[in-house]
Amino acid sequence: MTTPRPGRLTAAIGGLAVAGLSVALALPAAAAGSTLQAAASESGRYFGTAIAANRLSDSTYTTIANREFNMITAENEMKMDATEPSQNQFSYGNGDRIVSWARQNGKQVRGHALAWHSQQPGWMQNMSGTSLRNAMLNHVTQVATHYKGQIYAWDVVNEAFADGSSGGRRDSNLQRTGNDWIEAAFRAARAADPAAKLCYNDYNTDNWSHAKTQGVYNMVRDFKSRGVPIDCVGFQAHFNSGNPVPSNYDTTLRNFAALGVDVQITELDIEGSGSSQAQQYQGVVQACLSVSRCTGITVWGVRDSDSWRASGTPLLFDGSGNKKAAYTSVLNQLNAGGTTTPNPTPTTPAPTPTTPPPTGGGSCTATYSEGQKWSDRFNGTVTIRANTNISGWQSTVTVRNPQRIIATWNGSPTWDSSGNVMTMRPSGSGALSAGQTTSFGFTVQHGGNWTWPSLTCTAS
Ligand code: 9MR
Repeated sequence: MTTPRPGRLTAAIGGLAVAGLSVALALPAAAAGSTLQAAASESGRYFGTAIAANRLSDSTYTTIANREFNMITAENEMKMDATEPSQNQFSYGNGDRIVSWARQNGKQVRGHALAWHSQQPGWMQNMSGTSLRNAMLNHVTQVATHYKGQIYAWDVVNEAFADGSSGGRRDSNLQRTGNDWIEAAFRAARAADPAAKLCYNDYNTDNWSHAKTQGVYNMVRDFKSRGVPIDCVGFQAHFNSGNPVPSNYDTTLRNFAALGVDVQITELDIEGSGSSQAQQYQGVVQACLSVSRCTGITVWGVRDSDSWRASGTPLLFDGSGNKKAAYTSVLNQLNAGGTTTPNPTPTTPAPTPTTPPPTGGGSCTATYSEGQKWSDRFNGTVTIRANTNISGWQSTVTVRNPQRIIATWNGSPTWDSSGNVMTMRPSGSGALSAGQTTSFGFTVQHGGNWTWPSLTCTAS
């Protein structure tokens, strides 16, 4: 709570793939986060993981996932084969389990993936032409409608570009329905869930000089120029020795962001071990932090043993759930902060909230103070003051639609069923003597509503 953020960080990361980045910070002093989500939240970003429904009964897994991450992607459970195993018969059991675990624990969800050439159900693999196009659009509409209002961002289309030097589309049954299949999918997703950000997601698009990266860039530029509804680009970021973190990663992210889309690192894993793996992870985090529209990072699993390529030990926790060197380097880099580029300026200046600072009653008082503001979200801090000696406290924070609390730090939150009322309790002992204070913080995605949250404080 008291560790000041360094006023200036000069990248001294010799041998790092993203060497040469010099990051000058102009951020206010803030607490160092002790978890990935808390550290990422300090700059308004999220830190996520892929979750597999069949591991939700493993308490080592859920304990780490709940503590460290605040954005959840279903690793396989929302894919086309999982959600529509027979045509027009939808199956949401495992996807719903992941969403409800995420929401119970105050986390947001990335939806993955609505349309993809791979992991299609058998019935779809055999289709072509107009019937396939219509079946794909129906799938996008049905699944996005089922999860309407619960998804931060959808990977609307996944992996539609070819590897290699062509820079063009990948051949697939969907591509053969016509080059406009991607924009048709985005339009259907927007109609079904207007609140979700809509992303194009792919791999091997990290290196700015690769033809595939350029192909995706040109498509996004074209979509923006023609008003096709696209809000974000996902970079899967599956790295290994044959496909290392490129030295121009920050350039790639910055150039895409300059098209007017958010960028997100969506499936990060880096094969390897020890300090070499740790340095590559640090480089990816640093690249994201250097781009204001890089809104968050998701790793593709919790422990090495949970990974789709477990033998490459590509994640941040070992098979026993211990933090690896890569974890520490990611946490430290998140705490070092970043963002040299200014945050996007809102088209209209952010109005100053007019609601007076609310206070609670009892023998403790909760007071709100404003933190950083961005075009789409703001940070707030609640200071709890003990009016008498107290042995514990809890504080409710109520936000107003369409506001959503998307991250918290320095406390243990629970949520009511509406998602609007968060009850925050101290992570450790809540004992305070008369006159003593403590504080917790959160990020609100405001959706245009800048009203301050209302607060209560109850002492015990
Ligand atoms: O991690 C996923 C693994 O469990 C599945 O067997 C595999 C099937 O295609 O998909 C993996 O996740 C992929 C993701 O959906 C898209 N990008 C590549 C990921 C790794 O293959």
